[in-house]
Amino acid sequence: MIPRVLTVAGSDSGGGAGVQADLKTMLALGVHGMSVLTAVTAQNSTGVQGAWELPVAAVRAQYRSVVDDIGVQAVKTGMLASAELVEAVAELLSGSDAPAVVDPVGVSKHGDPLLAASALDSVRTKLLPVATVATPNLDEVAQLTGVRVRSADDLRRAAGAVLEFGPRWVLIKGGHLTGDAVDLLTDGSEEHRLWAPRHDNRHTHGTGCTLASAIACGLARGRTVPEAVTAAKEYVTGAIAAGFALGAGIGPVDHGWALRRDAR
Ligand code: PXL
Repeated sequence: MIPRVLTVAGSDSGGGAGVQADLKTMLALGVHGMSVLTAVTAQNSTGVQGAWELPVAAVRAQYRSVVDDIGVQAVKTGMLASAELVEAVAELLSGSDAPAVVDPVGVSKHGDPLLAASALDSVRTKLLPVATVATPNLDEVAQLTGVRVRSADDLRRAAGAVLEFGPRWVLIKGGHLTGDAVDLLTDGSEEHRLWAPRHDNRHTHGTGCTLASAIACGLARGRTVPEAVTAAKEYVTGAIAAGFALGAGIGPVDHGWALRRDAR
């Protein structure tokens, strides 16, 4: 049976990030994608023009509908907006055996807030403990732990600080450092450094959502965390290389790049 993967995240009306990025990634990677919408954003290549979160009851109901009938082999979480939603989602995940990839989304590419400051503590104490893999970028690491990463040498300290909140693995995304894109994946005993060349392309909207979803796709297929993360990094690097201009601002990564490669 086809692996089934669920995203619990916000809608990006521009189609580059959020639930739209997640579902496109899942299609490209050959799994059945499903969604629990947590919030709706009015958004385009220039920024976020508005955001509205859904009631907790609507999030719970979507999750139960999907999980109790169709079943899931992996879950990815993205924008959760508020402390109430973070706590409700953490509780739902704690009742499931499916691996969970938690992308602790704080702000959009343009710096617009996607998580209330009052929700940070719920992310630390409720959501991270139920994560199989957490995938913070450097701004999210600083927000959650206070550790400021200035060079690749600081990644290990950042990872240790996130692991203290209880995820099984953490992937610290060093993409915002200068030079090549180096990430650190660790569970506190094994350490993997993932390297990719930096592509000279400003059209990177949706990178984080796409990576986290691709990891969930690998886990749903029964891959180990290091295998799933390595394959996901390769997919997102190709998507960044093929990112394209849309609108007046930052365009999306190209979720379909691997489909076209495979169709040749
Ligand atoms: O990449 C973080 C993110 C998550 N979820 C939604 C977003 C964004 C970034 O723009 O719009 C809905």
